[in-house]
Amino acid sequence: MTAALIWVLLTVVAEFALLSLNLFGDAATKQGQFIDDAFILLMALAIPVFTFVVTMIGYVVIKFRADGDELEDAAPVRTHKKWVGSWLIWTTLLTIVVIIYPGYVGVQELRETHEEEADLTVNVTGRRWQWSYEYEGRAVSLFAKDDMLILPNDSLIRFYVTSEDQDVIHSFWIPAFRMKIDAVPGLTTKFDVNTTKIGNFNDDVNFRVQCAELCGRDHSLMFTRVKVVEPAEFEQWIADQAA
Ligand SMILES: [Cu+2]
Repeated sequence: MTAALIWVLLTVVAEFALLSLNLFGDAATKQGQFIDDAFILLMALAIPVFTFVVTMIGYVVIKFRADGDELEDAAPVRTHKKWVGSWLIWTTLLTIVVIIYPGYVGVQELRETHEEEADLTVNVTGRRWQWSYEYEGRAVSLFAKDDMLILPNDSLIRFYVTSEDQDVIHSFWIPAFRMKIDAVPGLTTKFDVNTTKIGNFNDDVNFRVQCAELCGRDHSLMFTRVKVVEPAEFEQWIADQAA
């Protein structure tokens, strides 16, 4: 009975903390919102299971601790078939549910833009230890570490990502977008995002490209500041670059 109360209490506190703390800040893309929703749901489902295990461990450690110097055998352990059976059924059902949603459904959500024409296509190349970017059809390339990757808000942006030949594997990650994909020599990977939020690195460090695959000495420095601006401002910036 005490254990059950502790379990309920821990569950309520942890669920409340999960829903009230904004752990990672708001996602800056539609796809990022899908991912955050999935993460919150999985955490919410996992919390009661986790608190149950922790409570039971704590409870039996205290309740059945060694008492004095007696060294006699403990009571025999018997299987409680109903408990074991219901635990198996509930956890199996939970697993099937999360495979379908957010698992399968979430993957479909992330793929739903793949047939659409992108508003902006950016070709990304990784090399030790720098990223370079080419805006397709816009005659703008960014290379230096001090450059900022400027992107339009309210747009479908498609990133094609690769790594230079003879280089190593990197990983192209923008935390605010919640998207990350490997940059592999000789292979082009891609992901789509619909930007939904103005922002820049100076206000929110999640607006940055960060290499997420340990690639050598300057791996940690392999990042680019990101700035998401209104589409008109973006077009103006492009025009300024060409001038
Ligand atoms: Cu790297």
